[in-house]
Amino acid sequence: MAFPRSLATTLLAGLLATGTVVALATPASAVSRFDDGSFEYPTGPANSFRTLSSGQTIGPWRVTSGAVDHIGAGFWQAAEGDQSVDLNATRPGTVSQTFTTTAGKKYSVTYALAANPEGGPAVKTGRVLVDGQNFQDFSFDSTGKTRAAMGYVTRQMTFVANGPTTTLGFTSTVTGAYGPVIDDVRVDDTCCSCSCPS
Ligand SMILES: [Ca+2]
Repeated sequence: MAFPRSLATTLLAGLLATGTVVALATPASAVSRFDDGSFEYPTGPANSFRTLSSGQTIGPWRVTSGAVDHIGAGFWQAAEGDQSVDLNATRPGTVSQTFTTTAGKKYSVTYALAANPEGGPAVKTGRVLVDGQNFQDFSFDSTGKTRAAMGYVTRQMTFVANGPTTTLGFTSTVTGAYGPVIDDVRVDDTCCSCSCPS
């Protein structure tokens, strides 16, 4: 069907106006798209780290249980950029980020995994959480690894969003001060708009 030019223009103007109203109605505090999966913000202390406890934030991430260490540039090798996160401070912790999603859509999550090589146990374990549910167990053996050669591996999983926001979390399941190390988290919302292997 071809609309008269004037009607099409009116409809377009109406749609644009509606979009403008929606945009203005969005509160400034609304959650945004997934961001900084590389833990590069804020810049932490070089050749050192900051310990963050439950309730504290690392850029768009929040520590949601226990405590973690935000590793600054030069302390050990990062998988991407300069900084990373040890999911154990002196005890296991969890970092989470809540971001906008489309309900029913499938998302791919990839992340770089290693572990603090400075102490045992050798095998550090943890889980990826989606809205608090366990979606993937992970483990990393730091035997033979060093701060200069962390031995990062890439892990991948998918989830289907339940609603307009999703909370992605990484949690340690090992006790002590030497935990799994996470960096370069990526959330891809374009991979699976049609059929996609689970
Ligand atoms: Ca990084």
